Amino acid sequence: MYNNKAVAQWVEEMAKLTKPDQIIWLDGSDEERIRLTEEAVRTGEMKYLDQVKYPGCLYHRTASNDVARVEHLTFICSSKKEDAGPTNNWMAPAEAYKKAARIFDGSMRGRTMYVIPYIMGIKGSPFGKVGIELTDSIYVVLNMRIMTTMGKAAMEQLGDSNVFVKGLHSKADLNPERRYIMHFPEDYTIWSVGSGYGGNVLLGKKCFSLRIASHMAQEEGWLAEHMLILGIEDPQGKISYIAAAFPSACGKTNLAMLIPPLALKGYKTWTVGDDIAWMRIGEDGRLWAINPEAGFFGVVPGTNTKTNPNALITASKNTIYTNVLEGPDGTIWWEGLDQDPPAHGIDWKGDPWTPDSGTNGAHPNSRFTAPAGQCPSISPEWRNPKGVPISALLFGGRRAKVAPLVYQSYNWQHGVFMGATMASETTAAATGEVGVVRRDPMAMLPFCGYHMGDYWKHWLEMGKKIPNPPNIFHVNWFRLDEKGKFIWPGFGDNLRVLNWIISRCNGKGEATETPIGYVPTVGALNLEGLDLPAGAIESLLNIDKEVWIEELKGQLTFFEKFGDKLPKEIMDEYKAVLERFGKA
Ligand code: GTP
Ligand code: SPV
Ligand code: MN
Repeated sequence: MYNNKAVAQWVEEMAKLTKPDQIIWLDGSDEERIRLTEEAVRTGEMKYLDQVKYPGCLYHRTASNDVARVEHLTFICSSKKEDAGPTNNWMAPAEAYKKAARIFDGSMRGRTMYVIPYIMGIKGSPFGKVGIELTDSIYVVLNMRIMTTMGKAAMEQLGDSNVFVKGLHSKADLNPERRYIMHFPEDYTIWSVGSGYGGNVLLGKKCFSLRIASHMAQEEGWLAEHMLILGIEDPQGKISYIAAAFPSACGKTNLAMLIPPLALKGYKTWTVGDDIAWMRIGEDGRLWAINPEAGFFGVVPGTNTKTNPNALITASKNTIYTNVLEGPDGTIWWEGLDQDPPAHGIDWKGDPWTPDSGTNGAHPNSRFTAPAGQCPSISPEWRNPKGVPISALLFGGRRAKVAPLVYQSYNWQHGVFMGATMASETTAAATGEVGVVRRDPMAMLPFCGYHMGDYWKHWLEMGKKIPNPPNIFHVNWFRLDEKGKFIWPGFGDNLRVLNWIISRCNGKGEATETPIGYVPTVGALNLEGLDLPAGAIESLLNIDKEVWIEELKGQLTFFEKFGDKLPKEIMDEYKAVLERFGKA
Protein backbone atom coordinates (compact mmCIF):
# COMPACT_ATOMS: atom_id res chain seq x y z
CA MET A 1 0.00 0.00 0.00
CA TYR A 2 2.84 2.40 0.75
CA ASN A 3 5.80 2.49 -1.56
CA ASN A 4 8.73 2.93 0.79
CA LYS A 5 11.13 0.14 -0.18
CA ALA A 6 12.89 -0.22 3.16
CA VAL A 7 9.58 -0.53 4.97
CA ALA A 8 8.18 -3.03 2.47
CA GLN A 9 11.29 -5.19 2.72
CA TRP A 10 11.32 -5.22 6.49
CA VAL A 11 7.58 -5.98 6.73
CA GLU A 12 8.06 -8.88 4.35
CA GLU A 13 10.93 -10.22 6.41
CA MET A 14 8.96 -9.99 9.67
CA ALA A 15 5.93 -11.62 8.02
CA LYS A 16 8.15 -14.50 6.92
CA LEU A 17 9.04 -15.01 10.56
CA THR A 18 5.63 -14.55 12.20
CA LYS A 19 3.53 -16.04 9.34
CA PRO A 20 0.28 -14.06 9.60
CA ASP A 21 -2.72 -15.06 7.46
CA GLN A 22 -2.88 -11.54 6.09
CA ILE A 23 -1.17 -8.16 6.38
CA ILE A 24 -3.18 -4.96 6.72
CA TRP A 25 -1.49 -1.60 6.21
CA LEU A 26 -3.20 1.07 8.28
CA ASP A 27 -4.01 4.56 7.00
CA GLY A 28 -5.41 6.11 10.19
CA SER A 29 -8.82 6.90 8.71
CA ASP A 30 -12.03 6.97 10.71
CA GLU A 31 -13.52 4.29 8.51
CA GLU A 32 -10.61 2.06 9.49
CA ARG A 33 -11.13 2.78 13.21
CA ILE A 34 -14.80 1.84 13.00
CA ARG A 35 -14.09 -1.35 11.06
CA LEU A 36 -11.40 -2.51 13.49
CA THR A 37 -13.46 -1.60 16.55
CA GLU A 38 -16.36 -3.64 15.25
CA GLU A 39 -14.09 -6.56 14.59
CA ALA A 40 -12.54 -6.39 18.08
CA VAL A 41 -16.02 -6.28 19.61
CA ARG A 42 -17.16 -9.20 17.47
CA THR A 43 -14.25 -11.38 18.63
CA GLY A 44 -14.66 -10.31 22.26
CA GLU A 45 -11.23 -8.64 22.42
CA MET A 46 -13.00 -5.39 23.38
CA LYS A 47 -16.48 -4.31 24.48
CA TYR A 48 -18.51 -1.17 23.92
CA LEU A 49 -19.32 0.70 27.11
CA ASP A 50 -22.78 2.31 27.36
CA GLN A 51 -22.54 4.62 24.33
CA VAL A 52 -24.82 7.25 25.84
CA LYS A 53 -22.93 7.54 29.11
CA TYR A 54 -19.50 6.97 27.58
CA PRO A 55 -19.64 7.91 23.88
CA GLY A 56 -16.98 6.18 21.81
CA CYS A 57 -15.58 4.34 24.85
CA LEU A 58 -14.38 0.75 24.91
CA TYR A 59 -13.49 -1.80 27.56
CA HIS A 60 -10.58 -4.22 27.48
CA ARG A 61 -9.32 -6.74 29.99
CA THR A 62 -5.77 -8.07 29.70
CA ALA A 63 -4.73 -11.50 30.95
CA SER A 64 -4.56 -11.41 34.74
CA ASN A 65 -0.83 -12.18 34.71
CA ASP A 66 -0.22 -9.34 32.23
CA VAL A 67 -1.27 -6.08 33.89
CA ALA A 68 1.92 -4.04 34.25
CA ARG A 69 5.37 -3.46 32.80
CA VAL A 70 7.76 -6.36 33.34
CA GLU A 71 11.14 -4.91 34.19
CA HIS A 72 12.76 -8.32 34.75
CA LEU A 73 11.83 -9.30 31.16
CA THR A 74 12.93 -5.99 29.61
CA PHE A 75 16.35 -6.03 27.95
CA ILE A 76 18.73 -3.52 26.43
CA CYS A 77 20.57 -5.44 23.71
CA SER A 78 23.55 -3.23 22.90
CA SER A 79 26.49 -4.97 21.26
CA LYS A 80 28.65 -4.26 24.32
CA LYS A 81 27.32 -5.25 27.75
CA GLU A 82 29.00 -2.22 29.23
CA ASP A 83 26.73 0.06 27.18
CA ALA A 84 23.62 -1.22 28.96
CA GLY A 85 25.12 -0.56 32.38
CA PRO A 86 24.43 -2.01 35.81
CA THR A 87 20.78 -0.93 36.02
CA ASN A 88 19.53 -2.64 32.84
CA ASN A 89 19.14 -6.30 31.92
CA TRP A 90 21.43 -7.00 29.00
CA MET A 91 21.48 -9.67 26.32
CA ALA A 92 23.81 -9.90 23.32
CA PRO A 93 21.90 -8.81 20.20
CA ALA A 94 22.44 -12.06 18.29
CA GLU A 95 21.28 -14.14 21.23
CA ALA A 96 18.29 -11.87 21.87
CA TYR A 97 17.14 -11.95 18.25
CA LYS A 98 17.50 -15.72 18.25
CA LYS A 99 15.69 -16.24 21.52
CA ALA A 100 12.78 -13.99 20.56
CA ALA A 101 12.63 -15.33 16.99
CA ARG A 102 11.88 -18.78 18.37
CA ILE A 103 8.75 -17.34 20.00
CA PHE A 104 7.84 -15.09 17.07
CA ASP A 105 8.19 -17.98 14.64
CA GLY A 106 4.65 -18.61 13.39
CA SER A 107 3.14 -16.61 16.27
CA MET A 108 0.76 -14.77 13.92
CA ARG A 109 -0.55 -17.89 12.20
CA GLY A 110 -4.35 -17.58 11.93
CA ARG A 111 -4.04 -13.89 12.75
CA THR A 112 -3.68 -10.59 10.93
CA MET A 113 -0.50 -8.54 11.04
CA TYR A 114 -1.33 -4.84 11.26
CA VAL A 115 1.27 -2.36 10.01
CA ILE A 116 1.06 0.83 12.07
CA PRO A 117 3.19 3.72 10.77
CA TYR A 118 3.28 6.42 13.45
CA ILE A 119 4.98 9.65 14.44
CA MET A 120 6.24 10.43 17.93
CA GLY A 121 6.54 14.18 18.19
CA ILE A 122 5.17 16.69 15.79
CA LYS A 123 4.83 16.21 12.06
CA GLY A 124 7.23 18.34 10.08
CA SER A 125 9.42 19.21 13.07
CA PRO A 126 12.93 17.90 13.77
CA PHE A 127 11.24 16.13 16.67
CA GLY A 128 8.76 14.29 14.49
CA LYS A 129 10.31 10.82 14.54
CA VAL A 130 8.78 7.92 12.67
CA GLY A 131 8.26 4.42 13.93
CA ILE A 132 6.47 1.45 12.48
CA GLU A 133 4.88 -1.13 14.73
CA LEU A 134 3.81 -4.52 13.43
CA THR A 135 1.29 -6.17 15.74
CA ASP A 136 -1.31 -8.93 15.86
CA SER A 137 -3.47 -7.02 18.35
CA ILE A 138 -6.35 -4.71 17.42
CA TYR A 139 -6.23 -3.40 21.00
CA VAL A 140 -2.68 -2.20 20.27
CA VAL A 141 -3.79 -0.61 17.00
CA LEU A 142 -6.66 1.28 18.64
CA ASN A 143 -4.41 2.46 21.49
CA MET A 144 -1.66 3.58 19.10
CA ARG A 145 -4.31 5.56 17.19
CA ILE A 146 -4.92 7.59 20.34
CA MET A 147 -1.34 7.78 21.60
CA THR A 148 0.42 8.75 18.35
CA THR A 149 -0.11 10.43 15.00
CA MET A 150 -0.59 7.30 12.93
CA GLY A 151 -1.29 6.16 9.39
CA LYS A 152 -0.79 8.12 6.19
CA ALA A 153 0.66 11.17 7.94
CA ALA A 154 3.53 9.06 9.26
CA MET A 155 4.37 7.60 5.84
CA GLU A 156 4.35 11.11 4.39
CA GLN A 157 6.77 12.20 7.08
CA LEU A 158 9.01 9.20 6.36
CA GLY A 159 9.03 9.75 2.58
CA ASP A 160 11.59 7.39 1.05
CA SER A 161 13.89 7.49 4.06
CA ASN A 162 15.01 4.21 5.60
CA VAL A 163 15.41 5.71 9.08
CA PHE A 164 12.52 4.60 11.25
CA VAL A 165 12.17 2.70 14.52
CA LYS A 166 11.27 -0.89 13.74
CA GLY A 167 8.85 -2.37 16.26
CA LEU A 168 7.65 -5.94 16.14
CA HIS A 169 4.96 -7.07 18.57
CA SER A 170 3.07 -10.32 18.91
CA LYS A 171 0.88 -11.45 21.77
CA ALA A 172 2.03 -14.99 20.87
CA ASP A 173 0.49 -17.17 23.62
CA LEU A 174 0.68 -14.50 26.39
CA ASN A 175 2.81 -16.89 28.39
CA PRO A 176 4.92 -15.00 30.97
CA GLU A 177 7.63 -17.64 30.50
CA ARG A 178 7.82 -16.64 26.85
CA ARG A 179 7.56 -12.88 27.30
CA TYR A 180 10.36 -10.49 26.35
CA ILE A 181 10.61 -6.76 25.74
CA MET A 182 13.87 -6.42 23.81
CA HIS A 183 15.49 -3.17 22.70
CA PHE A 184 18.26 -2.92 20.12
CA PRO A 185 19.27 0.74 20.38
CA GLU A 186 21.97 0.46 17.72
CA ASP A 187 19.42 -0.96 15.22
CA TYR A 188 16.55 1.34 16.26
CA THR A 189 14.65 -1.90 16.79
CA ILE A 190 12.18 -3.15 19.42
CA TRP A 191 10.91 -6.72 19.69
CA SER A 192 8.11 -7.33 22.16
CA VAL A 193 6.51 -10.73 22.52
CA GLY A 194 4.11 -12.51 24.86
CA SER A 195 2.36 -9.51 26.42
CA GLY A 196 -0.74 -7.43 25.73
CA TYR A 197 -0.24 -4.74 28.42
CA GLY A 198 0.29 -1.03 27.61
CA GLY A 199 3.90 -0.16 28.36
CA ASN A 200 5.07 -3.54 27.03
CA VAL A 201 3.25 -3.31 23.71
CA LEU A 202 2.48 0.30 22.77
CA LEU A 203 5.97 0.46 21.34
CA GLY A 204 5.88 4.20 20.59
CA LYS A 205 5.68 4.97 24.30
CA LYS A 206 8.32 3.76 26.75
CA CYS A 207 10.19 1.53 24.28
CA PHE A 208 10.72 4.16 21.55
CA SER A 209 10.15 7.56 23.18
CA LEU A 210 12.31 6.78 26.20
CA ARG A 211 14.57 3.72 25.76
CA ILE A 212 15.49 4.15 22.09
CA ALA A 213 15.06 7.95 22.18
CA SER A 214 17.34 8.38 25.21
CA HIS A 215 20.05 6.65 23.18
CA MET A 216 19.33 8.95 20.19
CA ALA A 217 19.31 11.97 22.52
CA GLN A 218 22.73 11.12 23.90
CA GLU A 219 24.14 10.89 20.37
CA GLU A 220 22.36 13.98 19.08
CA GLY A 221 22.64 16.29 22.11
CA TRP A 222 19.12 16.50 23.53
CA LEU A 223 17.13 14.93 26.38
CA ALA A 224 14.37 12.26 26.32
CA GLU A 225 12.82 12.17 29.78
CA HIS A 226 10.01 10.57 31.83
CA MET A 227 8.49 13.99 32.50
CA LEU A 228 5.19 15.82 32.41
CA ILE A 229 5.08 19.33 30.93
CA LEU A 230 2.83 21.98 32.46
CA GLY A 231 2.28 25.71 31.89
CA ILE A 232 1.27 27.91 34.84
CA GLU A 233 -0.37 31.23 33.98
CA ASP A 234 -0.31 33.87 36.72
CA PRO A 235 -3.08 36.46 37.21
CA GLN A 236 -1.09 38.91 35.02
CA GLY A 237 -1.20 36.43 32.15
CA LYS A 238 2.46 35.37 32.23
CA ILE A 239 2.93 31.66 31.52
CA SER A 240 5.88 29.72 32.96
CA TYR A 241 6.49 26.12 32.00
CA ILE A 242 7.84 23.34 34.17
CA ALA A 243 8.80 19.74 33.38
CA ALA A 244 8.70 17.15 36.16
CA ALA A 245 10.06 13.60 36.49
CA PHE A 246 8.27 11.36 38.99
CA PRO A 247 8.42 7.56 38.85
CA SER A 248 5.49 5.57 37.47
CA ALA A 249 2.20 6.15 39.32
CA CYS A 250 3.71 8.97 41.40
CA GLY A 251 1.61 11.89 40.21
CA LYS A 252 2.66 13.14 36.75
CA THR A 253 -0.78 12.91 35.14
CA ASN A 254 -2.35 14.52 38.21
CA LEU A 255 0.13 17.41 38.31
CA ALA A 256 -0.09 17.91 34.55
CA MET A 257 -3.86 18.46 34.82
CA LEU A 258 -4.08 20.26 38.14
CA ILE A 259 -6.86 22.73 38.85
CA PRO A 260 -5.87 25.73 41.00
CA PRO A 261 -7.41 25.77 44.49
CA LEU A 262 -10.02 28.48 45.20
CA ALA A 263 -7.56 30.53 47.24
CA LEU A 264 -5.29 30.96 44.19
CA LYS A 265 -7.80 32.87 42.11
CA GLY A 266 -6.60 34.14 38.78
CA TYR A 267 -4.15 31.31 38.12
CA LYS A 268 -4.61 28.96 35.18
CA THR A 269 -2.79 25.77 34.26
CA TRP A 270 -2.05 24.45 30.77
CA THR A 271 -1.35 20.78 30.13
CA VAL A 272 1.32 20.07 27.52
CA GLY A 273 2.16 16.44 28.37
CA ASP A 274 1.73 13.92 31.21
CA ASP A 275 4.47 11.31 30.77
CA ILE A 276 7.27 12.05 28.31
CA ALA A 277 9.27 15.16 27.38
CA TRP A 278 11.75 15.56 24.54
CA MET A 279 13.87 18.63 25.22
CA ARG A 280 16.45 20.50 23.18
CA ILE A 281 18.31 23.79 23.38
CA GLY A 282 16.42 26.56 21.61
CA GLU A 283 17.84 29.45 19.60
CA ASP A 284 17.29 31.70 22.62
CA GLY A 285 19.55 29.51 24.78
CA ARG A 286 16.74 28.11 26.87
CA LEU A 287 15.63 24.47 27.09
CA TRP A 288 12.50 23.79 25.01
CA ALA A 289 10.24 20.79 25.48
CA ILE A 290 7.69 18.92 23.41
CA ASN A 291 5.38 16.08 24.37
CA PRO A 292 5.94 13.39 21.74
CA GLU A 293 2.62 11.67 22.52
CA ALA A 294 -0.87 12.44 21.24
CA GLY A 295 -2.81 10.84 24.09
CA PHE A 296 -2.69 9.95 27.77
CA PHE A 297 -2.28 6.41 29.08
CA GLY A 298 -3.22 7.29 32.64
CA VAL A 299 -3.66 5.48 35.95
CA VAL A 300 -7.40 5.15 36.68
CA PRO A 301 -7.71 4.33 40.42
CA GLY A 302 -7.77 7.40 42.61
CA THR A 303 -9.12 9.58 39.79
CA ASN A 304 -12.23 11.46 40.94
CA THR A 305 -14.00 14.82 40.78
CA LYS A 306 -11.80 16.20 43.56
CA THR A 307 -8.37 14.78 42.72
CA ASN A 308 -8.40 15.13 38.94
CA PRO A 309 -11.63 16.38 37.33
CA ASN A 310 -9.75 17.22 34.12
CA ALA A 311 -8.77 13.57 33.71
CA LEU A 312 -12.38 12.48 34.21
CA ILE A 313 -13.55 14.89 31.49
CA THR A 314 -10.67 13.91 29.18
CA ALA A 315 -11.61 10.24 29.53
CA SER A 316 -15.38 10.73 29.25
CA LYS A 317 -15.45 9.94 25.51
CA ASN A 318 -13.42 8.16 22.81
CA THR A 319 -11.44 6.41 25.54
CA ILE A 320 -10.25 2.86 26.06
CA TYR A 321 -10.53 1.58 29.63
CA THR A 322 -8.27 -1.33 30.54
CA ASN A 323 -8.71 -3.54 33.63
CA VAL A 324 -11.21 -1.39 35.57
CA LEU A 325 -14.31 -2.95 37.20
CA GLU A 326 -17.06 -3.73 34.73
CA GLY A 327 -20.44 -2.83 36.21
CA PRO A 328 -23.82 -3.80 34.79
CA ASP A 329 -25.06 -2.48 31.43
CA GLY A 330 -21.81 -1.16 30.03
CA THR A 331 -20.83 0.86 33.10
CA ILE A 332 -17.45 0.97 34.85
CA TRP A 333 -16.13 1.73 38.33
CA TRP A 334 -12.82 1.89 40.17
CA GLU A 335 -11.41 2.32 43.65
CA GLY A 336 -11.14 5.98 44.59
CA LEU A 337 -13.96 7.12 42.31
CA ASP A 338 -16.31 9.34 44.32
CA GLN A 339 -19.36 7.30 43.34
CA ASP A 340 -20.80 4.23 45.05
CA PRO A 341 -19.66 0.96 43.53
CA PRO A 342 -22.26 -1.11 41.69
CA ALA A 343 -23.95 -3.86 43.73
CA HIS A 344 -22.21 -6.39 41.52
CA GLY A 345 -19.77 -6.40 38.66
CA ILE A 346 -16.89 -8.26 37.04
CA ASP A 347 -13.45 -7.44 38.37
CA TRP A 348 -10.21 -6.91 36.46
CA LYS A 349 -9.53 -10.66 36.58
CA GLY A 350 -12.87 -11.46 34.98
CA ASP A 351 -14.41 -12.81 38.21
CA PRO A 352 -17.77 -11.83 39.73
CA TRP A 353 -17.30 -9.04 42.27
CA THR A 354 -19.38 -7.25 44.92
CA PRO A 355 -18.40 -4.42 47.28
CA ASP A 356 -18.12 -7.13 50.00
CA SER A 357 -15.62 -9.20 48.04
CA GLY A 358 -12.78 -7.64 49.97
CA THR A 359 -10.68 -7.38 46.79
CA ASN A 360 -10.01 -4.62 44.29
CA GLY A 361 -12.60 -4.34 41.56
CA ALA A 362 -10.18 -2.43 39.32
CA HIS A 363 -6.50 -3.36 39.10
CA PRO A 364 -4.36 -0.70 40.86
CA ASN A 365 -2.61 -0.21 37.50
CA SER A 366 -5.81 -0.09 35.43
CA ARG A 367 -5.53 2.62 32.78
CA PHE A 368 -7.44 4.94 30.48
CA THR A 369 -6.24 5.76 26.97
CA ALA A 370 -7.64 9.13 25.93
CA PRO A 371 -6.87 11.71 23.22
CA ALA A 372 -4.86 14.60 24.70
CA GLY A 373 -6.90 17.13 22.72
CA GLN A 374 -9.93 16.28 24.87
CA CYS A 375 -8.31 17.59 28.05
CA PRO A 376 -10.06 20.79 29.20
CA SER A 377 -6.71 22.26 30.25
CA ILE A 378 -4.80 21.26 27.10
CA SER A 379 -2.32 23.98 26.19
CA PRO A 380 -2.78 25.81 22.87
CA GLU A 381 1.00 25.20 22.49
CA TRP A 382 0.86 21.43 22.89
CA ARG A 383 1.39 20.76 19.17
CA ASN A 384 3.78 23.66 18.60
CA PRO A 385 6.79 22.11 16.82
CA LYS A 386 9.10 24.48 18.73
CA GLY A 387 7.80 23.21 22.06
CA VAL A 388 7.59 25.37 25.17
CA PRO A 389 10.46 27.02 27.10
CA ILE A 390 11.16 25.35 30.44
CA SER A 391 11.82 27.50 33.52
CA ALA A 392 12.12 24.71 36.09
CA LEU A 393 12.84 21.00 36.13
CA LEU A 394 11.40 19.00 39.01
CA PHE A 395 12.39 15.61 40.36
CA GLY A 396 10.26 13.82 42.91
CA GLY A 397 9.02 10.56 44.30
CA ARG A 398 7.03 8.90 47.02
CA ARG A 399 8.90 9.26 50.28
CA ALA A 400 7.06 8.70 53.55
CA LYS A 401 10.04 10.30 55.30
CA VAL A 402 13.34 11.95 54.39
CA ALA A 403 12.55 14.33 51.50
CA PRO A 404 10.91 17.63 52.38
CA LEU A 405 7.94 19.04 50.44
CA VAL A 406 10.26 21.00 48.16
CA TYR A 407 13.86 22.12 47.86
CA GLN A 408 15.98 23.76 45.19
CA SER A 409 19.42 22.79 43.98
CA TYR A 410 22.31 25.23 44.26
CA ASN A 411 23.06 24.91 40.54
CA TRP A 412 22.72 22.57 37.53
CA GLN A 413 25.39 20.12 38.69
CA HIS A 414 23.85 19.88 42.13
CA GLY A 415 20.45 19.43 40.43
CA VAL A 416 21.80 16.51 38.40
CA PHE A 417 23.03 14.98 41.66
CA MET A 418 19.52 15.44 43.12
CA GLY A 419 18.03 13.63 40.12
CA ALA A 420 20.66 10.89 40.28
CA THR A 421 19.90 10.19 43.95
CA MET A 422 16.11 10.17 43.60
CA ALA A 423 14.34 7.36 45.37
CA SER A 424 10.73 6.34 45.57
CA GLU A 425 8.45 3.67 46.99
CA THR A 426 7.53 1.20 44.23
CA THR A 427 3.99 1.15 42.77
CA ALA A 428 1.71 -1.21 40.85
CA ALA A 429 2.88 0.20 37.50
CA ALA A 430 5.50 -2.55 37.32
CA THR A 431 5.27 -6.20 38.32
CA GLY A 432 6.89 -6.82 41.69
CA GLU A 433 6.65 -5.75 45.32
CA VAL A 434 4.81 -2.48 46.02
CA GLY A 435 5.88 0.11 48.59
CA VAL A 436 9.60 -0.62 48.91
CA VAL A 437 12.03 2.28 48.52
CA ARG A 438 14.29 1.98 45.53
CA ARG A 439 16.66 4.36 43.76
CA ASP A 440 15.06 5.60 40.56
CA PRO A 441 17.39 8.23 39.06
CA MET A 442 15.45 10.90 37.17
CA ALA A 443 12.47 8.43 37.22
CA MET A 444 14.37 6.74 34.36
CA LEU A 445 15.58 3.54 36.06
CA PRO A 446 13.24 1.36 33.94
CA PHE A 447 13.52 3.55 30.83
CA CYS A 448 17.12 4.57 30.23
CA GLY A 449 18.31 2.84 27.06
CA TYR A 450 22.00 2.97 27.92
CA HIS A 451 24.50 3.09 30.79
CA MET A 452 23.08 5.21 33.61
CA GLY A 453 26.56 6.58 34.36
CA ASP A 454 26.84 7.84 30.78
CA TYR A 455 23.33 9.22 31.09
CA TRP A 456 24.38 11.33 34.10
CA LYS A 457 27.43 12.46 32.16
CA HIS A 458 25.13 13.50 29.31
CA TRP A 459 23.01 15.52 31.76
CA LEU A 460 26.14 17.23 33.11
CA GLU A 461 27.31 18.04 29.60
CA MET A 462 23.90 19.39 28.60
CA GLY A 463 24.14 21.77 31.57
CA LYS A 464 27.32 23.23 30.15
CA LYS A 465 25.71 23.67 26.73
CA ILE A 466 22.48 25.41 27.83
CA PRO A 467 23.16 29.15 28.11
CA ASN A 468 20.00 29.73 30.19
CA PRO A 469 19.33 26.43 31.95
CA PRO A 470 16.17 25.81 33.96
CA ASN A 471 16.46 25.77 37.75
CA ILE A 472 16.23 22.33 39.33
CA PHE A 473 13.98 21.36 42.25
CA HIS A 474 12.95 18.26 44.19
CA VAL A 475 9.39 17.75 45.47
CA ASN A 476 7.65 15.16 47.65
CA TRP A 477 3.85 15.18 47.98
CA PHE A 478 3.86 11.92 49.92
CA ARG A 479 5.31 12.57 53.37
CA LEU A 480 3.34 10.70 56.06
CA ASP A 481 2.46 11.63 59.65
CA GLU A 482 2.83 9.19 62.59
CA LYS A 483 -0.61 7.79 61.79
CA GLY A 484 0.44 7.00 58.23
CA LYS A 485 -1.64 9.75 56.61
CA PHE A 486 -0.41 12.16 53.94
CA ILE A 487 0.52 15.45 55.61
CA TRP A 488 0.29 17.51 52.42
CA PRO A 489 -3.14 17.72 50.72
CA GLY A 490 -1.53 17.37 47.29
CA PHE A 491 -3.31 17.52 43.91
CA GLY A 492 -4.59 21.08 43.19
CA ASP A 493 -2.80 22.41 46.25
CA ASN A 494 0.52 21.41 44.69
CA LEU A 495 0.18 24.69 42.78
CA ARG A 496 1.22 26.42 46.01
CA VAL A 497 4.57 24.69 45.73
CA LEU A 498 4.83 25.36 41.98
CA ASN A 499 4.27 29.06 42.64
CA TRP A 500 7.19 29.14 45.07
CA ILE A 501 9.28 27.35 42.44
CA ILE A 502 8.37 29.89 39.76
CA SER A 503 9.10 32.81 42.06
CA ARG A 504 12.53 31.30 42.75
CA CYS A 505 13.10 31.19 38.99
CA ASN A 506 12.30 34.91 38.92
CA GLY A 507 14.79 35.68 41.67
CA LYS A 508 12.09 35.92 44.34
CA GLY A 509 10.64 33.54 46.94
CA GLU A 510 12.22 33.26 50.36
CA ALA A 511 14.45 30.32 51.16
CA THR A 512 16.82 28.98 53.78
CA GLU A 513 20.16 27.49 52.80
CA THR A 514 20.36 23.93 54.10
CA PRO A 515 22.84 21.10 53.52
CA ILE A 516 20.57 19.61 50.82
CA GLY A 517 19.64 22.85 49.04
CA TYR A 518 17.34 25.88 49.34
CA VAL A 519 14.22 25.09 51.36
CA PRO A 520 11.32 27.57 51.55
CA THR A 521 10.96 29.52 54.76
CA VAL A 522 7.73 28.67 56.57
CA GLY A 523 6.16 31.93 55.43
CA ALA A 524 7.28 31.60 51.80
CA LEU A 525 4.50 29.25 50.67
CA ASN A 526 1.01 30.67 50.18
CA LEU A 527 -1.12 28.51 52.49
CA GLU A 528 -4.23 30.69 52.41
CA GLY A 529 -7.44 28.69 52.75
CA LEU A 530 -5.57 25.52 53.73
CA ASP A 531 -6.52 23.87 56.97
CA LEU A 532 -3.20 22.29 57.94
CA PRO A 533 -2.78 21.06 61.54
CA ALA A 534 -0.38 23.02 63.74
CA GLY A 535 3.23 22.15 62.98
CA ALA A 536 2.39 20.43 59.68
CA ILE A 537 4.25 22.84 57.43
CA GLU A 538 7.28 22.84 59.74
CA SER A 539 7.33 19.07 59.60
CA LEU A 540 6.91 19.05 55.79
CA LEU A 541 9.93 21.35 55.45
CA ASN A 542 11.99 19.72 58.16
CA ILE A 543 15.35 18.13 57.37
CA ASP A 544 16.26 15.52 59.94
CA LYS A 545 20.04 15.27 60.04
CA GLU A 546 20.17 11.67 61.30
CA VAL A 547 17.69 10.47 58.68
CA TRP A 548 19.66 12.26 55.96
CA ILE A 549 22.95 10.75 57.05
CA GLU A 550 21.31 7.32 56.63
CA GLU A 551 19.95 8.42 53.26
CA LEU A 552 23.42 9.45 52.13
CA LYS A 553 24.76 6.01 53.04
CA GLY A 554 22.12 4.48 50.76
CA GLN A 555 23.18 6.82 47.97
CA LEU A 556 26.79 5.79 48.33
CA THR A 557 25.89 2.09 48.16
CA PHE A 558 23.96 2.82 44.97
CA PHE A 559 26.87 4.76 43.45
CA GLU A 560 29.22 1.83 44.07
CA LYS A 561 27.44 -0.08 41.29
CA PHE A 562 28.77 2.37 38.73
CA GLY A 563 32.50 2.05 39.36
CA ASP A 564 34.54 4.39 37.19
CA LYS A 565 31.45 5.29 35.15
CA LEU A 566 30.24 7.42 38.04
CA PRO A 567 30.95 10.99 36.95
CA LYS A 568 33.38 12.72 39.30
CA GLU A 569 31.01 15.70 39.50
CA ILE A 570 28.32 13.51 41.09
CA MET A 571 30.77 12.30 43.72
CA ASP A 572 31.89 15.91 44.30
CA GLU A 573 28.27 16.87 44.99
CA TYR A 574 27.87 13.92 47.32
CA LYS A 575 30.93 15.00 49.30
CA ALA A 576 29.67 18.58 49.37
CA VAL A 577 26.39 17.52 50.99
CA LEU A 578 28.26 15.45 53.58
CA GLU A 579 30.46 18.44 54.29
CA ARG A 580 27.47 20.74 54.70
CA PHE A 581 26.11 18.26 57.25
CA GLY A 582 29.47 18.53 59.00
CA LYS A 583 30.33 14.91 58.22
CA ALA A 584 33.05 15.20 55.63
P1 GTP B 1 2.59 6.82 35.10
O1 GTP B 1 1.51 7.00 34.11
O2 GTP B 1 2.66 5.43 35.65
O3 GTP B 1 3.93 7.28 34.64
O4 GTP B 1 2.17 7.62 36.43
P2 GTP B 1 1.97 9.14 36.85
O5 GTP B 1 3.24 9.67 37.41
O6 GTP B 1 1.33 9.92 35.76
O7 GTP B 1 0.98 8.99 38.08
P3 GTP B 1 -0.50 9.55 38.34
O8 GTP B 1 -0.60 11.03 38.23
O9 GTP B 1 -1.44 8.76 37.53
O10 GTP B 1 -0.70 9.20 39.89
C1 GTP B 1 -0.75 7.91 40.38
C2 GTP B 1 -1.34 7.84 41.75
O11 GTP B 1 -0.82 8.84 42.63
C3 GTP B 1 -2.86 8.04 41.73
O12 GTP B 1 -3.45 7.06 42.54
C4 GTP B 1 -3.04 9.40 42.32
O13 GTP B 1 -4.29 9.52 42.96
C5 GTP B 1 -1.86 9.55 43.27
N1 GTP B 1 -1.45 10.98 43.41
C6 GTP B 1 -1.17 11.82 42.39
N2 GTP B 1 -0.87 13.07 42.85
C7 GTP B 1 -0.95 13.00 44.20
C8 GTP B 1 -0.74 13.96 45.25
O14 GTP B 1 -0.43 15.13 45.03
N3 GTP B 1 -0.89 13.50 46.52
C9 GTP B 1 -1.25 12.21 46.79
N4 GTP B 1 -1.38 11.86 48.07
N5 GTP B 1 -1.46 11.28 45.83
C10 GTP B 1 -1.30 11.67 44.56
C1 SPV C 1 4.54 3.92 33.46
O1 SPV C 1 4.55 2.78 33.95
O2 SPV C 1 5.40 4.79 33.77
C2 SPV C 1 3.48 4.33 32.51
C3 SPV C 1 2.58 3.30 32.01
O3 SPV C 1 3.39 5.48 32.14
S1 SPV C 1 3.33 2.31 30.79
O4 SPV C 1 2.98 2.87 29.49
O5 SPV C 1 2.75 0.99 30.95
O6 SPV C 1 4.74 2.30 30.96
MN1 MN D 1 5.09 6.73 32.89
